Amino acid sequence: MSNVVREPRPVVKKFLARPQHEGVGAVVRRSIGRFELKYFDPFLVLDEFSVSAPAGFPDHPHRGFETVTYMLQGAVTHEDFEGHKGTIEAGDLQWMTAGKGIVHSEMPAATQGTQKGLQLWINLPAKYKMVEPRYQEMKSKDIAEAAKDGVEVRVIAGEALGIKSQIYTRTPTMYLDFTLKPGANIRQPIPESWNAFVYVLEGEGIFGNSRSSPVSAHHIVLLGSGDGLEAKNKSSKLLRFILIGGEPLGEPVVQYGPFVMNSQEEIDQTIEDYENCSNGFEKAKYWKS
Ligand code: FJE
Ligand code: FE
Repeated sequence: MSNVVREPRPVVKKFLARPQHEGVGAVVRRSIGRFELKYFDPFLVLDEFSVSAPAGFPDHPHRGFETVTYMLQGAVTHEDFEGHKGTIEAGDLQWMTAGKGIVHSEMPAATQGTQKGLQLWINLPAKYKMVEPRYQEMKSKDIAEAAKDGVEVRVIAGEALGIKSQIYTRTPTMYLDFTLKPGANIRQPIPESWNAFVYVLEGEGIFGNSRSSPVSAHHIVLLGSGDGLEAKNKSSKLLRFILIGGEPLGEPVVQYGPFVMNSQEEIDQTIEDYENCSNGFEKAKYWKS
């Protein structure tokens, strides 16, 4: 990938992710996956979640995609039907390929305080929807970071400022966490054929050309065609945002809640598999978190 951006991508759509209820007593700001933006190929859902015990996301299944959980504050404990268990703390990453089937719970690790993070659902291409489930987990200290000219980046997936992530993405994806000091700016290359967006976590940023209006926290910005992102912090406070891009699959999507397949027949089959505890859901039979 070339290191220069010749044609910055413009902002083609921008909106605020308002809070809504999900799971059991949890609140999410959903930007992708809401009715204004059902699917941004290959991305199915982006939730900025906020949970306090006893709220959470108790036992539920997934099939046909990946969930990427990146904690911002506090911690979440996950546990699945194979006995895989762990705690995702602030700055940690869990990249879960649900593939043919996972049943798990995602609950606050602490009895007090608010746990916050981002959860992204990435669709899998038809040929990988039924792969064996897999986890890639990274503690905060192991996430590659780079800093230059008032810009800090944590490389969750892909490459930035010459630093590469070790995360394997079945659907080619980049996931970068940028913090820009006042006055700082960046140009980040993005493959031309990919869909890409920015989600602002903190502060105010200018994206696309410099005449664009500032974008504040909890807004998603969809980027149009071009070879990269241009971002500036013209404010007096820190700007923190996530840049996510991925290669579109261009395949039919049929979704039924936590099951994402290519046809209605495959969804019907999935519901049957889940009800019968078969074809990837065998261990759901006697399991409870
Ligand atoms: C789910 C409703 C849900 N966003 N962000 C329906 F809430 C969920 C679900 C989550 C979720 C979990 C975490 Cl830790 C963070 C989330 C939705 O678990 F899977 C379905 N089907
Ligand atoms: Fe889940």
